[in-house]
Amino acid sequence: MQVEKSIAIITLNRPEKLNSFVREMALLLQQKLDECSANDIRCVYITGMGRAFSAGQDLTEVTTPSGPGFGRILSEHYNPIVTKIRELQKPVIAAVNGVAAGAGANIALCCDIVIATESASFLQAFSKIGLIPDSGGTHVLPRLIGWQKASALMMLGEKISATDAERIGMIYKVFPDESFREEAMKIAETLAQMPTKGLAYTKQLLHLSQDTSFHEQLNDENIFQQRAATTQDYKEGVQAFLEKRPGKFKGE
Ligand code: LHQ
Repeated sequence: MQVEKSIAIITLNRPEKLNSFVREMALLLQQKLDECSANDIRCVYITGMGRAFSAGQDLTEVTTPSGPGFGRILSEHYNPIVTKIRELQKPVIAAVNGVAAGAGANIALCCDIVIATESASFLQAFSKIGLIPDSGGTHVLPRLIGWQKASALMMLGEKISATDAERIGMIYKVFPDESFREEAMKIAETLAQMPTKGLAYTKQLLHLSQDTSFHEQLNDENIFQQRAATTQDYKEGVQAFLEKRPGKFKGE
């Protein structure tokens, strides 16, 4: 993990196996996500080394008798990873630099902002090998693109291009391969200079909204808005507006 301009850059790094997950990589990612709760980190950027984002579970690990086994793979690898991403009190960007398959796709999709290169693709690979989509995919994907498209993509296991993924609302934006890193880092830099607590409350409210009624959500917005109003960044934001200058936010 590198930290640059308050951005923690996490690179999944097993390029020869398309950054597929073995236990060691899954535990290391969790450790790095834990380190991202430090106050000096204000945005997290997850990407892959080489030509893939991640091909999901390394299928040689599940076929090894001494491997961790299915139950532990979910409860000790993927479930904690996606939970940590959702619970981090700062924006997490998935910068999808190539194919994202299986758990690799669903880890990307649970991030707050998902961007991808034009040549990237997404693949709910599970059905092809007789498994069910995990890592939160059955919760997140239908909410992103609707029940029907999620159901078809998950059952057919068809690869979808990043451009199509953007068109149907699965991801935020696609950038040309050549300028991807630059464009992606611009987004990360913008987020890392914004009022971090306000963004964290926004993230929490969006997640809460998945399970609450409109009236409960209005109540939650009231609570979180009052919290946001106690931050230094709110005071700075209003002051900067009144003084007609850009705000200088510290994430406090
Ligand atoms: C791989 C993998 C891989 C090992 C490429 N494993 N080597 C949860 C609970 C418990 C158990 C199971 O899993 C899960 C969650 C899951 O994620 S299940 C879904 C697992 N992932 C997949 O089924 C995807 C498998 N991979 C693919 O379909 C293709 O590799 C994709 C479409 C990702 C990329 O295709 P290509 O661009 O044609 O690359 P490739 O297939 O030639 O792969 C390059 C190398 O990477 C190759 O190794 P080699 O030594 O022959 O060069 C592959 O064997 C290896 N690799 N994915 N998941």
